Amino acid sequence: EGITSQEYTAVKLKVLQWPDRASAVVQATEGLTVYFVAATLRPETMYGQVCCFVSPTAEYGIFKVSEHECILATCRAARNMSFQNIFDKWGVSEKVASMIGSDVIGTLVHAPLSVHESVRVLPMETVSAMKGTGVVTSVPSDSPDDYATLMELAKKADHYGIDQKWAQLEIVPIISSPKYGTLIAPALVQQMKITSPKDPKLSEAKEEAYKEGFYNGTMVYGKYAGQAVSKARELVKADLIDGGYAFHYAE
Ligand code: A2H
Repeated sequence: EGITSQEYTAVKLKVLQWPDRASAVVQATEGLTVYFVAATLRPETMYGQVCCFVSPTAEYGIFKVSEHECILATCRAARNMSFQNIFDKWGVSEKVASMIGSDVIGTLVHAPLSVHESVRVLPMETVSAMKGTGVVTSVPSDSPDDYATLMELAKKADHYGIDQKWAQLEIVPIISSPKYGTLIAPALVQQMKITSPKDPKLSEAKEEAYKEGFYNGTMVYGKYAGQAVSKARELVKADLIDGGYAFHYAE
């Protein structure tokens, strides 16, 4: 890591309905609005969210940000946030509940700006608890990791203990590129014959998708349709922040 820092957009996905298995969380957060907070480097893709990933084995907490609002993230992220004026008191994060990712699989959340207003929280084994917030919002049109994981979840829904429909929301084109057309990530995953979320070729696919999207991509959905991705990124980020749907988070 060295001295470099990563600037994320922390996107708030409001909980609409907890799954039955999260009864302890429901009790601990009675009367409070809870948001899953996903760290992203690609705010311009938020129109294409189809689900929200957590690591099934990582530990998460729910932390108070104000009298009636809480956020769900890893304790590590909450600690970092406490030094970025995200909580009331500097250096302090007030935890109201603890859980592991698998406790909250199936939660229905609101995905800001997405064509799919409400999406499910699903498991992603490759999510690291040591990066971002440990919560990753899923945009399969533009993220090869997200697409590969979603294919796996739909194929083995029973094994993952999820409803197959939760992993089969329509993948809508958000960005177009001369090289890969409107669905950059699915095109790359197919072309590179990636069949598993643990395929080592995913790191190359991820880099290519990122570069192609940023340097050669044009928005084909939303308010900035027709504009370059490199321009739209900051505009969508500002829209999310102005709407109260996101905040800056760095580490
Ligand atoms: B990105 P960096 Cl469309 N573990 O958001 C694994 N991956 C994580 C993570 C974690 N703890 N926290 C964040 N991420 C993902 C959108 C997206 C992203 C698209 C395309 C590429 C892409 C939708 N998912 O990232 O290693 C998040 O997914 C590829 C670089 O911390 C976040 O942005 O620099 C990105 O990885 C952060 O990666």
